[in-house]
Amino acid sequence: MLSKIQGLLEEIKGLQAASAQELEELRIKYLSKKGRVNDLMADFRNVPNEQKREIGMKINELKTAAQDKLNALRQALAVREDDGLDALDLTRTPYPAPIGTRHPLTIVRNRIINIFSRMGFTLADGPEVEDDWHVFGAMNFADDHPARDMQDTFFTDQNAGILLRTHTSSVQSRVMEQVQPPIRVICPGRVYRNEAISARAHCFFHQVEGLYIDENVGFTDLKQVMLTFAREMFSPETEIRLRPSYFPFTEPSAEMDISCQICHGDGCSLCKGTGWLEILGCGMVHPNVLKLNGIDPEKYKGYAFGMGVERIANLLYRVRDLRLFSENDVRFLEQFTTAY
Ligand code: 2NL
Repeated sequence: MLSKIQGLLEEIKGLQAASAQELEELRIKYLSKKGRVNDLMADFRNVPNEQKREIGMKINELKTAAQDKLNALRQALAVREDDGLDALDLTRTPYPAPIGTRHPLTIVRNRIINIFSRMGFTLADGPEVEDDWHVFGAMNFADDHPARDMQDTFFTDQNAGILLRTHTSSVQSRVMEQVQPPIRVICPGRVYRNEAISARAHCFFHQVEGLYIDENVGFTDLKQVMLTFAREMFSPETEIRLRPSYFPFTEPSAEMDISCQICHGDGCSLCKGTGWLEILGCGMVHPNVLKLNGIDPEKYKGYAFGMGVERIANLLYRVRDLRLFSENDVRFLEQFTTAY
């Protein structure tokens, strides 16, 4: 009798139920009036009196264990149904798939590259640590130009004239050293200036410069390419305005404005009432620059332009603080989900 009870106890401990129906079948099999536990009561009558106490207690323990086990199985089933775990598909792709986003400066730079490559420009790049010839000398900067000063430029070795480039023109100088016109390149890249960091200034930023050299290149070519760029980058209705300016490497030089994207010229807070927003500098390549880089200024002419990627990103996205571009705060970065 004792071994029969023990065997039944082991059996009950190992029970499993995959559904409410299976659970009910187990209850009937073990705990109903005609179930296995009650069957023991028939045998109990034949147990000698001196063993009745011990065996009676064992039967009660068995009954409690069976009830506990069925309760536990019932609870497990309820949890599974609540969580819908029966329907869990571990092969499904989590949605939305947690992919990263492109950096806003990457988005803007890629759009600039795309626009100019459709107008026949190819890409060039070069070192960020440069020599002063490619950054200043070849760009017609006077020996005493303030940009050559420690105050404005980071030097890694001032005696040897090794510095962090302050514009990407050095790349274009290296292109001119290596190939004769026609030349049509754009040079995107990071540049460095020795400035106190604030919301409006940083010690590094990003530029895209362009250079076009060929026979018979004129200011009208520059103007039309700049207009096309502005309309592709901002909107088809955008107007441009060129204001006379000065750079050592171009003559004549100009600063280019686009019509304000908010008020379309009426005057608002974005354009400070002028109706215009400054976006880039440009001009005809100075004959000295052609000569210094081994190109005959009698035969060839060229235009060039340079723009700050942060400046354009600010106009497109209204970023209030330049530092956001280099802090890599995910709460800022994940707001840019545009293609490119
Ligand atoms: C600006 C102005 C400019 C250039 C960059 C250039 C390059 C060569 C020859 C002549 Cl190789 N010019 N680059 C020309 C005019 C303006 O940048 O404000 N950039 C943010």
